[in-house]
Amino acid sequence: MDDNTSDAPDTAGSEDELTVQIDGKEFTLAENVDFDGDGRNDVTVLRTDDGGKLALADTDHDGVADVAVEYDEYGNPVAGAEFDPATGVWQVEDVDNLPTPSGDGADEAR
Ligand SMILES: [Ca+2]
Repeated sequence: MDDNTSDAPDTAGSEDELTVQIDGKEFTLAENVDFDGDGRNDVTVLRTDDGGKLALADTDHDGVADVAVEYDEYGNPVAGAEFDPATGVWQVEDVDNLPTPSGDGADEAR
C-alpha cells in the first residue's frame, strides 16, 4: 500500500470513513461495499496488484479496521488477519474464524 491515502482531506461530517492502522501508520479509506446488504456500506475493498482484492472492515464498530481478508483474482479468500488494537499488530487468522462486517461499519462508531 502506498501513501496516497494518507493525504486524504479531512472531510468532517462525511460518512463511510474507515481508519486503518498498518505498521504504526494510519490511513483513512472509504467503505465502498455493503457486506450484509442493509444498504449501508461496511467494508472497504481495494484492488491488489495481482488482480485480487483486499477487504478491510470495522467489525466491532470503533471506527478502526479490525479485520482484513485477501482474495485472489477469482474471489476466493486466500488469507485473513485480525488487528489487535492493544499491540497495533495485524495477526494472521483463519478466514473462517474472522468476524463478519455488518450494519454501518465504521459509521456506527460515531
Ligand atoms: Ca451494511
